[in-house]
Amino acid sequence: MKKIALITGATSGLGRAIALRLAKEEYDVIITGRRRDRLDELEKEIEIKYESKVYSLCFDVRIYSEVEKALTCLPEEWKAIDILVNNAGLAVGLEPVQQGVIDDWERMIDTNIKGLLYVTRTVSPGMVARKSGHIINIGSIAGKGVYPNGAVYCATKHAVDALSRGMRMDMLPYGIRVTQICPGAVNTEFSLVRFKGNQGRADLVYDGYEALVATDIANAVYYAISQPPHVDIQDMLVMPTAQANGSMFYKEKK
Ligand code: NDP
Ligand code: 8X3
Repeated sequence: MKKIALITGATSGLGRAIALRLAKEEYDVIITGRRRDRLDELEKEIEIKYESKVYSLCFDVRIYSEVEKALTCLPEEWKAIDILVNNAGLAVGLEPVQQGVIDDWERMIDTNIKGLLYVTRTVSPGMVARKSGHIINIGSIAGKGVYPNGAVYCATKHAVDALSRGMRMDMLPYGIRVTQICPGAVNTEFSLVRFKGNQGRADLVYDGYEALVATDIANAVYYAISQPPHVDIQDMLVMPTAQANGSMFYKEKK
């Protein structure tokens, strides 16, 4: 029987690339997100390209009742999740705290911290009962340092860092691996979401240097899960060569 991987936020960017990579590596995949059309499209793509099975779930990770309903009502053959990739997340806005938009803060905190917790709370008891599993949390360079105007997003990713370390301790007696993968800038829809659909502003984030692409992070995820069982890649920081920290880039002058 194939192993099962659940990837949150598979409708775009990192999550989509991770789902495709794991399907290619013969995992059956549960893909989740809020955009049903994109889930359907990805499901078709995986079914055409790979032998793996796909099950898609449309829910908002911020709403505990939706998370619980979707994940506790899985068909029997999909219940034993081996790999959980907590990827769904976002940044909204880039302002100093004194000008911050409360709704932007709520969206980031509710998605990046509470959503990750809700999904983990629902999936991890099965792993504990089976004494096996691997939880991958997508953190960020923003969880390792702070940059101006990004305090709240950075705080949510610092929370992911702390939660990953705490989960590692909690899961230790059960042989469940916990990995945090922290990317620097990856060219996805991340900045388009952060700048609320302003494509010109989003493009500038990736201008003048070579950002990571989503498959770079899918490779990192696969590296972590393909290690022998006694090896836990606990924390991985993956940066573009042209980026040294959250705010320092080397950009070619035009
Ligand atoms: P994208 O915007 O391309 O993808 C984000 C994904 O998260 C989408 O599939 C979206 O699905 C999902 N998502 C967002 N909010 C919710 C929600 N409330 N409920 C369910 N799903 C949700 O961005 P990335 O792929 O770049 O981001 C993925 C992760 O990587 C995030 O955690 C981000 O913080 C992190 N990251 C990104 C970096 C980058 O530079 N791109 C760098 C470091 C970390 P839908 O809208 O369909 O619900
Ligand atoms: C996304 C990376 O540096 O834009 O987590 O915050 S950054």
